[in-house]
Amino acid sequence: MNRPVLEGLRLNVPAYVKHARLVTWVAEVAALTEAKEVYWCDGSEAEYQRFTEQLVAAGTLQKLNPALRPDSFLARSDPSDVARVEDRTYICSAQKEDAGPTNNWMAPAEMRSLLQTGEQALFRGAMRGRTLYVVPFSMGPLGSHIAHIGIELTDSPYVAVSMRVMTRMGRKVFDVLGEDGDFVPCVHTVGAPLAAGQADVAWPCNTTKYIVHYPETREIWSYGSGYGGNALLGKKCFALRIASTMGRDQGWLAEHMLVLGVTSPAGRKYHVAAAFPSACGKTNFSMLVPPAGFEGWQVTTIGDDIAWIKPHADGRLYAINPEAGYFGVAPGTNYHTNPNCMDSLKRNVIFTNVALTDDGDIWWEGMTDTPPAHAIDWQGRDWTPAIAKETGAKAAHPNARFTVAATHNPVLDPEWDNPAGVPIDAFIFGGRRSTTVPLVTEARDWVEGVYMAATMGSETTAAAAGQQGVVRRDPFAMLPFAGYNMSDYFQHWLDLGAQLQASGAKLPKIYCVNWFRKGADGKFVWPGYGDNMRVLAWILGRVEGQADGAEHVFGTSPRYEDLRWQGLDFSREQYTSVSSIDHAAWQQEMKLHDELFRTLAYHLPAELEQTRQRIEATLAA
Ligand code: SAT
Ligand code: MN
Repeated sequence: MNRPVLEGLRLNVPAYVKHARLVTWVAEVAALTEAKEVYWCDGSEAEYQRFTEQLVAAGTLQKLNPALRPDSFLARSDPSDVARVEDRTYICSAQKEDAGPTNNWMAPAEMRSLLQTGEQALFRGAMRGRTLYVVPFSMGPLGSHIAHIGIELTDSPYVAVSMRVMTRMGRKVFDVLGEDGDFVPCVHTVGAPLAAGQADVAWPCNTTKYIVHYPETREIWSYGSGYGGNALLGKKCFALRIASTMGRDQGWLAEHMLVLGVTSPAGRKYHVAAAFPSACGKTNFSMLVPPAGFEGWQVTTIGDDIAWIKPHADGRLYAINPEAGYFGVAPGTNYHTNPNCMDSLKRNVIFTNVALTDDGDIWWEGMTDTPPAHAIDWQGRDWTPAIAKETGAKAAHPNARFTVAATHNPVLDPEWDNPAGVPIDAFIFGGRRSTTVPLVTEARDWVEGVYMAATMGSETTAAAAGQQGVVRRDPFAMLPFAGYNMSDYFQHWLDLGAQLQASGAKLPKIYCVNWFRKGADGKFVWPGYGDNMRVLAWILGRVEGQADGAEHVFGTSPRYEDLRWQGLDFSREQYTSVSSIDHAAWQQEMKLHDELFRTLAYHLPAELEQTRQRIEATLAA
């Protein structure tokens, strides 16, 4: 194979890389970005050690006290680079209608000119003075028929080490790729070229940011951010935005869902996939510890954020977790809310934007009842409870994260790495709503379930830059992640359901939940966390045809006596306040559904508008 040498830059292609098209692409990107050198990641432990040492020397990572938090690091990002930037995220499909009204769009040629081909193109010279890391990764078990391969070219070693935790990363990927295998090309730069002799900063990034997807050519180009979903391109960019378009074309689903296993005391195993917006407790739910009264039940984790779901020859839907690690929200995580997560974080973790304690460990709001007397906050400043009280300063950023391998999870499902996936028994959709939406509702059929998911609303969180706590419609928890027109995406769900039903398959039941209703005192009424098992048990009872409920205007919900209350003191009145359906509030809610459907009118499936009209008529009656 021809091994190109650019002027003064050797590509250093390892002998085991046999893929000419890939090598040519690396050469092109190296030339465009004027990277100082090219390094091909092999994914080995030794390489990880080298990278983390290098990141410590550069000041990007700080090693935590090995006696308290072995093999773990703290990163502090630039204060301007702390979350996904939805307003800088683009779907550059050939036709604007294919991106739809919920995505930012720019014509591909125009975007390419801005990023790659124009005289002032942002990627030109963007990696000057930096190493270009070639990061080969598989989303899903290597070689699984459900898995897909990506190659990320990045000038951030923090991204390279994070990708090793979050994906199956390393040279084995090239064996799967062979000489001509398909891969999704992902190009990432922090957008901070270094002039000769210029000193680097701990967290290089750029105030200009572009997170760009070309669905037709299945490419990702990300500029200016080093953080999370903006930079770890296997996650939201590939596994959701690009994969959702692949799924539309190939008849499968890429969803913003955790996947969990539940084993009953009788030994029957179920699998549930659940969609919630970012920072609404997906990781907690996926690692749930059954409460008192549920002895003999066990919950195990297949995935905590993303599911790829494909129809199987037996007519059922099978899910895999395309990821291999968790990039979870730290604040609020503790031994009450998620003990299994806390146990996952004992060693070998990269923490980003949490606080540093005086003994070299980490802390975040809600981690312990008593805060440390002193800490260094996520911006490197002194922090004390008194300062917090006076100024409201947070020790950890509200979107502070941990990055840890799935294999650290004590309740990891034995099937989590099964290339065939696990069969799904039920889908759950949940938003964060302090009012209106009841604790749990079962859809009467697939169409009604798709309607529920499509009209979901949620109060916004710190996972995305921008205002927090305002209700926005977040269909399927995919608003920032659907890589194509949202109405076409609804249609794809309807089509898949119809196709499975026509083949005689029993479709998974669909549920809508809300753990977040608040009382008059402004506090959450439902205890949540482990007690969500009570809802999960009712759902599985329904799947078995054994649990009762009462039908209402938009589905079936349990009455007080239909849930199991052993081990929890929760009154009928409290239950009413999390499950009541206020007709006036619902009439308001339906107006918002109507507004959403007007926005999505192009290609909106007729069944959904019919469902809306039916519910509205019932409410008015
Ligand atoms: O930064 S991420 O997009 O990976 C986290 C999230 O929003 O869920
Ligand atoms: Mn997520």
